[in-house]
Amino acid sequence: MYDYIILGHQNPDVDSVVSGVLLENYLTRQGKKACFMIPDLKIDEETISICMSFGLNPKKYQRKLPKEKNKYILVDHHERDVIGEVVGVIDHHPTIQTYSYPFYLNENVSSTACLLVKGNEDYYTKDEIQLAILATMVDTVSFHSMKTRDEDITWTNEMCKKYNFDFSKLYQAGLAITDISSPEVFLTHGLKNYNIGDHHIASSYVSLANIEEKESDIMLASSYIENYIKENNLERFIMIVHDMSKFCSTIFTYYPDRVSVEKVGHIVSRGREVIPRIEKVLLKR
Ligand SMILES: [Mn+2]
Repeated sequence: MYDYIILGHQNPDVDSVVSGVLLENYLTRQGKKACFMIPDLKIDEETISICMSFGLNPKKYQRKLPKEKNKYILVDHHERDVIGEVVGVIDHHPTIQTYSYPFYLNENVSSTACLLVKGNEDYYTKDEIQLAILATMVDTVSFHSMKTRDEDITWTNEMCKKYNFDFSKLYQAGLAITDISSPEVFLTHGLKNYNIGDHHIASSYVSLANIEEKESDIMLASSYIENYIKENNLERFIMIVHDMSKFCSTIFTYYPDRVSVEKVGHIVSRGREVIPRIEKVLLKR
């Protein structure tokens, strides 16, 4: 029925949604039957509102995955159990693990959407290029994350100039402060599960202003995370708090029996710094 089904990662963020939509549009224009699907029952409210404010409705893509075998392309992640075959990966979370997918592109780029569009602008519409810049802003916390590549900043500036995009609107969208009115958000925001060898870990992150005043909120979150560790039999859970007032981060690592806290003087990148460091330790390479 489809040539390709495209998937972003579980609990998709703006980059996953935008990359999926853009790849669907691109492949459709190439004459392929491609369909981006979001199988998650719930999409993060913040992701929805950021996308909606740039004319993209992620809910349009929510649906159950077909039960028949299909060919899948993963964007913004590179591991997934599917009914059928993963035939392609386009990602920006380089790893020391190796894969044998027919097509595998995983590079140190600021966002997957940027990896798709940069240098291929002729294949995309103006609105799609703007969405790719939005995804880049959100994924790099408006260029404050360590994963930001200088050349992607240059590209963003060039595109904003060429197409007259509202740079400050895009920049503000990238700085989005997480709504923590429900303490569960510390567990669910940006929640990702990782299988590193035989090790099962998970992580989430939130972006807050004036983090000194949020200590009691973070304490409240602990019980949600401790339960999640038990229910999913995890070795550890990493909760990253970005301080958007000082542009630094705190990494809380929850183990079944203790918590460790590490302060970092910049906005850390989960995919580029935190997870690769754990990979190295767990795989002892
Ligand atoms: Mn991404």
